[in-house]
Amino acid sequence: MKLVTPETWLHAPGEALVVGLGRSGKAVASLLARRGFRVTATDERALDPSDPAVAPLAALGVDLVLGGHPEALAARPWQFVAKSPGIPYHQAFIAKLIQASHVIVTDVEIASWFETRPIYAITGSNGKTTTTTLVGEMLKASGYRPIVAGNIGTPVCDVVDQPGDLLVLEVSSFQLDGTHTFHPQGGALLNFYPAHIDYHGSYEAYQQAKWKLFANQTADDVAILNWDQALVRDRASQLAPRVCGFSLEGAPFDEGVGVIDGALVAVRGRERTAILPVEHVALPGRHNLQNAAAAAAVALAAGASVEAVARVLATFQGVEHRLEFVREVSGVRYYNDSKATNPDAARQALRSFERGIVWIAGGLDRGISFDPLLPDISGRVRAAVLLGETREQLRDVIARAGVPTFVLVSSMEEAVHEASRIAEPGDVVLLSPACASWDMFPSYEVRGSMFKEAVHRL
Ligand code: UMA
Repeated sequence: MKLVTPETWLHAPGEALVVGLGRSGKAVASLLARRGFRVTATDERALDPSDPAVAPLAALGVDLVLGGHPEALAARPWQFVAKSPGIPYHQAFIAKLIQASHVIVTDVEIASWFETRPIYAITGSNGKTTTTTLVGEMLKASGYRPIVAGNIGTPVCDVVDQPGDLLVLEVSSFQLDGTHTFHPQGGALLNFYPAHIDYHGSYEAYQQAKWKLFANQTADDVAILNWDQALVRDRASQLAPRVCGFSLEGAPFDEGVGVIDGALVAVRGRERTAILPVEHVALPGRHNLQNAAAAAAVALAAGASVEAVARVLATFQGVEHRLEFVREVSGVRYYNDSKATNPDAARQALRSFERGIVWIAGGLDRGISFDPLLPDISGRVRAAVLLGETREQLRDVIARAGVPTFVLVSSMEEAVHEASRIAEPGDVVLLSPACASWDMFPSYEVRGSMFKEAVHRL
């Protein structure tokens, strides 16, 4: 359903329903209640209203419906429904709300109703968090006060009242799917790889959700696009905003950041300004060079200086759980890449090292094939330590890739212990699971932290 005039609701706040009280849902309910909406919030968890997780909402006058989503709620005349990004549209209660013709929005849409500051939003299948963090650092180093939020962890509705000059948001396909009037001044699309198909229904629908980033942009705005992926580049001419590119293969665009003669270079018409030599970029791996180019393009478009961009790229060591260097023990370097929750993300990590990888992998079984990783495993991976639901499938792939050594384990402690036993000086122990964490851990963050703790105990 098309949402036309949220302004009228802001002048006459009515009744809103919030579905899901995770991090984003709580922030939405709180913001709406503080802005005068009469909010009902429902979560399937049977929490007590006095539970510290929801008590502050009750104190704001939010009507809490916990332990399920009663069908009768779908029949009430809500002004709009705010759905938590992680709840799919085919979930039974959401399907009922759609049937009842309710307008369904996500937190990014709602925050944008109240925001007057410029918004730079970054999406893509991989690299969102690193790129978003880099953009924030580059703008800070240029003297701005950016607010970094969104899918990265700080709910966007929590920062609406926070002081700052502009918003740098990581946005997911789940969030974008629930946008209607969201209008960022800058939007960056990093790449497409099959992900979240179970949620969106198809790879095409997933891409469609991400393209919504540019839907309300005009010629006064900017779209920053991956020029090395035809799927992204080919659509540039159909977009209303000014287009900037980023590329590791030259700079075949009028504006953007590309790699020319071994250096990252900012391009604007005929003007070319060297940012820094590629080998001075502190983050390891080709995929990180792409993130660096993307971040530089976004930050420069938002007003950062070339000097600040260069300084950040030369010093920024990485984001927690994304190819994060943990420690060197007896000549072996340990890296935590727990955020690699799909095979493509793991591929990026594997490609960051030429050889001598002791690979810790495996996790939740989503029925995805690991065969595409075969060429990246051969020659690079020396041994594998496998855990989780997918460990048998991965053992098969490892054997077919010609890796002679593998061990099946059942805990992270054991995995690190076995990896340290196998690894030789000069090797890299890499946790890059290629799978979500939920078979053994509450989140990829917990999985990564347990890995790091085990490494520190060595
Ligand atoms: N719930 C119901 N009914 C249901 C299903 C769930 O009430 O049928 C409730 C759950 O009990 C829970 C809440 O809904 O209380 C969960 O909501 P959620 O899954 O949307 O999670 P949040 O805690 O709100 O976190 C979300 C993002 N999570 C997802 O999109 C899955 C976080 O991104 C984000 O950091 C946070 O908002 C703040 O903006 C995480 C993520 O995994 C990192 N994102 C995906 C990704 O990066 O691949 C998209």
